[in-house]
Amino acid sequence: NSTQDVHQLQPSLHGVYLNKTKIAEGGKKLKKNWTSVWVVLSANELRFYKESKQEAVGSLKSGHKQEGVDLCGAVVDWTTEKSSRKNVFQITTRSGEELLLQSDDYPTVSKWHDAIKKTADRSFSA
Ligand code: I3S
Repeated sequence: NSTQDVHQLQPSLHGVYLNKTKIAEGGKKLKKNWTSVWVVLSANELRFYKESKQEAVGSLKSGHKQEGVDLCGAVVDWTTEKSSRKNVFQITTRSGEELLLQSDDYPTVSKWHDAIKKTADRSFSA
């Protein structure tokens, strides 16, 4: 399946804890609420789980609450203006959702930024 394909291309990118906050939805600005989430990159989608072990549970139990964003046509870029934190990048989805993702560990966040941006760019041109 396509999830496996992505993992085979990028075996080190199975999952990671990043800090996440939504800053806008449907053109409306939201109050920030940074939380740590387990992030999984699949074919055209980024999924968020409270904890890494919920990833397995989520795939077994349908109806288990699962958050995610469609990366198709999304814009992914570093930002220094939207937060005072370091290593922050923004994802703006085609539906107008704006998210910030961050980690103090630059090598980790940089690797994820690159993979997410590549996925968004590739799914846009497909
Ligand atoms: O963009 P802002 O409003 O300066 O974001 C900060 C606030 O969301 C703040 O919450 P309170 O308004 O309840 O104090 C958060 O604690 C901060 O983390 C936000 O700023 P950073 O720079 O961390 O994204």
